[in-house]
Amino acid sequence: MKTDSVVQTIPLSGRKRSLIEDARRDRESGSSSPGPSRCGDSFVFEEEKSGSFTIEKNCNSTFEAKLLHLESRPSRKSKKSGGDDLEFFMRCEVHCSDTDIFINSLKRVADDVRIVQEENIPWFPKKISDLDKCNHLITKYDPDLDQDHPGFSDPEYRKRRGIISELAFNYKHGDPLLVVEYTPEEIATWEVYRTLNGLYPTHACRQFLEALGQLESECLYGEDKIPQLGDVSAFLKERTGFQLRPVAGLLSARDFLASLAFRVFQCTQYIRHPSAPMHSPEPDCCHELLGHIPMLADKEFAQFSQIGLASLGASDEDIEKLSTLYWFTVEFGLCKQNGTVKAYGAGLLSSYGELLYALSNEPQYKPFNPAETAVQPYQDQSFQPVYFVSESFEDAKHKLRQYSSTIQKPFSIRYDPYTCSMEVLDEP
Ligand code: HBI
Ligand code: NLE
Ligand code: FE
Repeated sequence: MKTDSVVQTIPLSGRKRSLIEDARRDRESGSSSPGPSRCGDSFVFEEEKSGSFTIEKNCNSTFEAKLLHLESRPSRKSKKSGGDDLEFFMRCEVHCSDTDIFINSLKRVADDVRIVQEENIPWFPKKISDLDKCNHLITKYDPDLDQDHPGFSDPEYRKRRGIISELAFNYKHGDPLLVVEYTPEEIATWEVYRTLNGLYPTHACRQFLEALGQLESECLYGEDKIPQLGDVSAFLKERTGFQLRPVAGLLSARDFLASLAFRVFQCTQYIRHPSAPMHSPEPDCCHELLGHIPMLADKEFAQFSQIGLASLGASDEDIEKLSTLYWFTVEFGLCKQNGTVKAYGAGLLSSYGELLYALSNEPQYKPFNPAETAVQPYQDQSFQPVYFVSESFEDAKHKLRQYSSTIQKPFSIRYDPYTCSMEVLDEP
C-alpha cells in the first residue's frame, strides 16, 4: 500500500479539543470504549485499537489512518494572549488517495490544520549508531584518482592508504578505535608538529594553546610518535563529550555535518604524502590532530557543533551555506585576541604554509558575518584568498547560532545527550 506520511498541527479549543484529549486518555489508561465518539453531525472519530483510528467520511464510507504520534502543547498564539488553547501534533500514515479527505475531515474539527509532507525532508541520523549510514565519500583529491595528488605516482603510499581506509570502512559505532602502527617514514612526516609548534605561540588563539599544553602534559602529544585516535578520543570525551570515529577521506558535507550534531568527529587516520608536509588540500591525521583536536577540547568551541544540529534535514542549499560557514570558521577562522589577530581554524593550525600566509599582510580580511560568509566562494585546493575575522571567539559562536535559527525547517530538533539521539518536534 502506498502511503503518505502527514504531520498535522491542530490548534483546537473548547469541546472540540476534548474529543481528542478523551481519546488519548482512554488509550493511555487502556479503558478505551470501542465505538464512535460523536462531535457534531459530520465527524466520527473512533479509537479502534492503539496506534490506528478510523474516520468515517460522509457517514457511510471509512478509511484508515495510522496514528504514529500524538502530542499536545500549549499553542503559541494562546501563550501570547493568555488563553489555554492547545496545539496537537499528529504524525499519521494514510493511503495517498485518502490524504485530501483525511485533511478535510480534520479541518472540520480543528480551527487550523497545517501539513508537512515528510518525504520532502532529507533523511538524517536520529541516533548515534545511524552514523554508520553516513559514509558517503566524495572523490576529490584522492591519491588513486587525482593526478595532482603527490601520492598518485607512489604505489607504496597508495597501498598504505588503502589499508588504513579499510579500518574506517569496516568501523561500526561502538567498535574500539584501532591502533595504527605508523612506519618510520610516516613518523618522519609528523615532523610538521615540531615545525608548527614554533609558530603556535605567536599565531594560535589562546584556547588552542591551552588544550595543546594539556595534550602534551598528558603525554598524548609528542614529537616522536603520532597520537592514536583511541587515546585522543578518550581525552576529548572527558572534556567536551566529543568522540572520534575513523573516516576514509572526505565525506559529503551533509554526512560530515550530521555527525557533529552528535558530537562525533569524523577523523582521518592516514598521513599526508612526505613530499608535501607543509600543506595538504585534503584532511589527514596531521590536520585532525593538530588542527581540530585541541579546539574540540574547548567547551565553547565544542558548542560550535550546533552547526551540525542545524544541518539535520536541511535543504541542499542550506547544507551548502552551512558547509561554507564551517569552512570559514572551524577550518579557516581568525579571531581578535588582546588586540591582535589569531588563528582558530584547523586548516590554518595544521598547515605551516597557510598559517604564516593567513597572518601576513597579504590576504584580504573581512569581518565575520554569517549571512555574507555563507555565500563567499572558497578555495579548497590552495590558500584562501579571503579570511573572516571574528570580534572574539564567543561573538562568532553567537552569530553562528543566530544564523542557524533563521534556517527554515518544518520541525525543530533537540539532542538528548543521555540517549545520544535526536528528539524531533514537529513545527509546521
Ligand atoms: N570530510 N572527512 C572530512 N573532513 C572534513 O573536514 C570535511 C569533510 N567533508 C566535507 C567538509 N569537510 C566540508 O564540506 C565542510 O565545510 C563541511
Ligand atoms: N590545508 C590543511 C593542511 O595542510 O593541514 C588541510 C585542510 C583540510 C580541509
Ligand atoms: Fe578539517
